[in-house]
Amino acid sequence: MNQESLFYFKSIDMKLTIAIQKSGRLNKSSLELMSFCGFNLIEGNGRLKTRAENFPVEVLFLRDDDIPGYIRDGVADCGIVGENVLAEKGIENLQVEEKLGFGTCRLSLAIPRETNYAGLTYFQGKRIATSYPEILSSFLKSNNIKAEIHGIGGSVEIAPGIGLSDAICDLVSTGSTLLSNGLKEVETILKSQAVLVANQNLNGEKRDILDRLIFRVRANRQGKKNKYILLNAPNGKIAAITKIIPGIKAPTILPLATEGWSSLHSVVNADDFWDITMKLKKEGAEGILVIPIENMIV
Ligand code: PRT
Ligand code: ZN
Repeated sequence: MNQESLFYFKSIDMKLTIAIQKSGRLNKSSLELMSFCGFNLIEGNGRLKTRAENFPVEVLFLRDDDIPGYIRDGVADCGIVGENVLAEKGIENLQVEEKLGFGTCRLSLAIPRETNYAGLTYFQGKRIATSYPEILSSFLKSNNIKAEIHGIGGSVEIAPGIGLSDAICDLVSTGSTLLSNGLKEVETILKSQAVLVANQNLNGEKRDILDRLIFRVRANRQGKKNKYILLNAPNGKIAAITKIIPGIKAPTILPLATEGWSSLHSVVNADDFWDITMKLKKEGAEGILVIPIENMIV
């Protein structure tokens, strides 16, 4: 077998193993990301493991807490997990490759709603229930607070109500769990979102596959942050409208069949497009269309 065909056979066997949450809050968004990256995942029985039929990736479905350990041990090459889990488990040998913008939450300290709170010294000598003992203990240490940490696996929010603790340290997103358990958030320890994390010591071929995956993830995230905008405007307004929608380099300007009018195409920030659309209307733009962008490579 010559070198070229040897390389071909090695390459078709080589796969990047990516670990995602089996079920829970990050599962759906992680699968959506795979789909946006263009991977056709084969439906498997029991769904412990699957692969893409059109890209060299294998997907492992795991509990989120186990993902950093599996990557560190080389069972998976990379994975999608919350920064909160990484901070709790430690990220020795792991590298955060990309923030993914979903699974956003914060790890906060909360106390009974009716309690007065004058600052961190409140926690001196108190009992705090949490599923994040490592993060909490280093936070307390760095603030010179001595408190009793009760590590519990779940339903942390009920701990003060049943007399197990005076306070809790737990993840918060909307705050409704705290509210319905008579608690109030008083300190934020960590802000978190899902990240793509990888083993630092991947071989060249796996690193190459990971870079191709990251390229797709970035193009997709970039696309989501922007919108494509099309409009018609009188030629006399082109200069003013170009200032409002400068786009990546400059807007595309095409003549319309109607004399004295042009069509302008550009890209705008997804967060700003309502304000931009109002400004465009004031400048005389008509027939404004705003279209989502699937992928964007700048
Ligand atoms: O079974 P497995 O171990 O895989 O899942 P899990 O039960 O440990 O985790 P899961 O699915 O609940 O969460 C997975 C990840 O989602 C977390 O590690 C975070 O990175 C992220 N995330 C984002 C959250 C939340 N938001 C969140 N609100 N994880 C948990 N919560 C919980 C929180 O613990 C509390 O019970 O939701 C409740 C608070 O929510 P709000 O909206 O009432 O404030
Ligand atoms: Zn978990």
